[in-house]
Amino acid sequence: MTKHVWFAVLILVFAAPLDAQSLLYRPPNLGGTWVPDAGVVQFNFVHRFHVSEGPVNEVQNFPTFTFATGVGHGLALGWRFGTNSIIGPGRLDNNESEWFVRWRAHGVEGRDGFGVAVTAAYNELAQSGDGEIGVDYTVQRLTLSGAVRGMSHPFREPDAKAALAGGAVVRLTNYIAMSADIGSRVSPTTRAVWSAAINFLIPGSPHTFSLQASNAATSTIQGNSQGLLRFDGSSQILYGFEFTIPLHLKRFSPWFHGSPKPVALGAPAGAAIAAEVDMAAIKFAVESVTISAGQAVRWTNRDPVEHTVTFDGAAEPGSPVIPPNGRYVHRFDKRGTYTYHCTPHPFMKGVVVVK
Ligand SMILES: [Cu+2]
Repeated sequence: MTKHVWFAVLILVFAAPLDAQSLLYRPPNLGGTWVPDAGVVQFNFVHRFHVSEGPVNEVQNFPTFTFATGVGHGLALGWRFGTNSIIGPGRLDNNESEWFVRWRAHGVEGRDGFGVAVTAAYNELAQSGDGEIGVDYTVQRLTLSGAVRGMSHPFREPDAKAALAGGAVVRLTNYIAMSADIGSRVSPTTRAVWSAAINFLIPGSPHTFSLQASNAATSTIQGNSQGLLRFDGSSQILYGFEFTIPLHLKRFSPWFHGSPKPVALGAPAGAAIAAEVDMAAIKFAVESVTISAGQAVRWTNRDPVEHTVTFDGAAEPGSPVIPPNGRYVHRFDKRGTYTYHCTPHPFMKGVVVVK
């Protein structure tokens, strides 16, 4: 459960518009052609599960985490980690780890036209050098995707083999899409792997969320190339979700560089500053200040989060977003009582009385 708690924290902390890999442009079992921009870490979390039939309704979990970071020049470095892999001797009892380098050779995922990406990977569990050429074609609300894969030791077998996969995404609106894909190893073919999903862009955020059915256990090149079988040889369907979280590394710079640089906002120099108000611990440290007409108040943000000074009823123009270590100066020319608040934190309230 702790996993879900910190996951929820991540969602709250990073819910801001960022460029991101989108599940509205990629079917679940295809890697897609997307490469993060330099300085962006993409975190995808696939969680599929199977509930065994009674009398014991045991839940078996099939999570795959993906971390990928852009390094510029259309290159990404990534790592996937899945449990309950179908690779290896103790089937469904192995952790699978795949390292990969992806190069976006052409196009941009999510834009009309062709996108092509080449991925080279090493699957530690299979001890296999794997590769994929991914292609997608987007025209308005439709994206078609395909992949050709090669594996030097597929599922620990001695001989190299290939796999093919294809899929499609249809965007019903800007926020909702349906997707499906199918894939298989070739010569000889093995149990086909498939998925079907409904995908959502969470409004006002860079996050996409997908509800999926699939018979793929892990989201690696190998895991996406062969379907899961029950021990009696019948197909086993997993249900679950995928969630995408892009993280801009520059957001973390205060961890490494101490306080951010001071930023001065508001009235030009010259206004006599008659009162100072700190914004600290998500509060205006002084709730009420009194000044004379023609004088100014200076607010200083001492919190690690952004605040605003926003006047109720728009009695005065108010501040832009004040970043951490930012200062905002506003001069009051007319007498009156000016109540204000912070837009991101409406419970932060203060008053300026101008006599
Ligand atoms: Cu605030």
